[in-house]
Amino acid sequence: MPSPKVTITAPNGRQVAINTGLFINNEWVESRDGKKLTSINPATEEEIVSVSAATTHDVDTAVKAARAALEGSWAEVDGTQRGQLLMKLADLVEAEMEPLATLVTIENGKPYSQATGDIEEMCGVFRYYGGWADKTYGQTIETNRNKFTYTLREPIGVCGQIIPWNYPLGMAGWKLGPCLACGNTTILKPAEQTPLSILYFADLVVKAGFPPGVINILNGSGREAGSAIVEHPGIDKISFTGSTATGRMIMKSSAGTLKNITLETGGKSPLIIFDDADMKNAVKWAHYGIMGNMGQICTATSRIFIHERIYDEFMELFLKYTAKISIVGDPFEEKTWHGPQVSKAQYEKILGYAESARQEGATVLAGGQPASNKPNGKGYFIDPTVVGDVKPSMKVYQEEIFGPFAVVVKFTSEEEVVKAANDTEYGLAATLFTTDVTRAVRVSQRLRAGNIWINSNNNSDFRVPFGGMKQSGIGRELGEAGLQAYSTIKAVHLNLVMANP
Ligand code: TXE
Repeated sequence: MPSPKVTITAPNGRQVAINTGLFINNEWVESRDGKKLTSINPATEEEIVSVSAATTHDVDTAVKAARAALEGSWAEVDGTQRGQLLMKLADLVEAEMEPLATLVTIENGKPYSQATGDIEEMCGVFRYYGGWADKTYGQTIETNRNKFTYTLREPIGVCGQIIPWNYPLGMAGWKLGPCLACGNTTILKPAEQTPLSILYFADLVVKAGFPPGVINILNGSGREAGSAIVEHPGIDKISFTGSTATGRMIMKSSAGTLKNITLETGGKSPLIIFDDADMKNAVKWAHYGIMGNMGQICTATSRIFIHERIYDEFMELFLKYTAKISIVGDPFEEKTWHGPQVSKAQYEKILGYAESARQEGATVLAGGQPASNKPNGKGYFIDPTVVGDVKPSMKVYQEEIFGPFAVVVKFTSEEEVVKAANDTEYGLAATLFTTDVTRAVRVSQRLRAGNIWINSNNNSDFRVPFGGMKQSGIGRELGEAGLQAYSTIKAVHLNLVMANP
């Protein structure tokens, strides 16, 4: 059954029409079981709209469409044409910046001025991988004169791509760009909290000219739609970004069909400030690394280690800077820097950590409570939080909080801080501030993390590989390395000497 279109009116008065269905085979359909999920505006706690939520039957239909495209029309589209399609899609997305950013802000709560960054990221990734689409190929390998041996780089097949809510379109871009460049087809499942902007995006897929079945977008719950994707025998690869707990589950349930997997999971990333660091620079980036996007960044630098000689000076500047920059308010207002957390569950989880810090004997130096100036007295707003007197045994030191919640720790020696920074099950990112280049290189060699920043923080770039060590993930996204996650190598041995027994 075709699904209805609805018009959403944003708090800034902007009206945006989206189709509320499942996007399968370039068409809009209702979920076969009639399931829905409701999107909530985290700034107002009000329902925005209900959209179709996929279950097993819908996943099955989408897999059939994706398989037919993979073996049919999409196989006829060569690398240059795939690149052109990605470039066209980037142009269309860029032209629709305003409605897309509006939807991201309503569903996710991030300030409108930052939501546009999400869309720029998507366009950047599409253009970057559009450029790669006709530049990924195999090798000829010399063996002996009796045979000609070469490799082909082929698509892995039908991909299941499961994304989180912190960058609804940026994450979709990270997944779709390399996947399509390499000639795969996909079923993309957005997070329950952010089902809207991606529906607007889906219409642009048709406009760009992608053949039916190449990109299928299915909203739905992790438990139903997510599991159905992970377990489906017709899906060859899973790419997931989300919590480590769900990542583990995905690894287990995709084992039954031995799927190729890429996982990007949680983090508890350290940020180290040595006593020779440029102080103002360290303050600026330390704030951005944990308060940016309301702390909902997988590489958020949530543990800040400060050398004892500069501890007092840093803390005074850091707390002042945080109070000045992190302006809490209506995400559609220009001066707002700090919006609500994405959902009630996240809001309560973060406040729970503030309570646990107090109970375990840490000192809450800022925030740790619902925002005192919530616009209209509603919404999942939390004051930027800084906690001191933290011990490694405390929950707030060990666990991913995923909110505007920094724990600060004093250190005395390089040896001690490297050990402390690595004392976590995670290994996604690590940052250090120093003006001693020898120390910068030495310490970054010893930090067990997939991404290291020196004298800046969290300014990832789609041209550079991104991913985690330890329990922060498997495989890499972005950069040239991101192509490897979406292609497989076929070795061909061509015998040149016919047997003459
Ligand atoms: O994550 P989930 P949630 C961390 C962060 C946050 C916590 C919980 O600490 O507080 O995770 O957030 C889908 N099979 N991160 O509950 O469950 C789900 O529908 C298949 C870090 O939102 O990991 C969504 O699309 N899929 C992170 C996606 O997985 C399943 C970003 C992420 O949800 C599934 C987000 C299942 N069984 C949260 N269960 C980061 N690394 O950036 C859920 N999903």
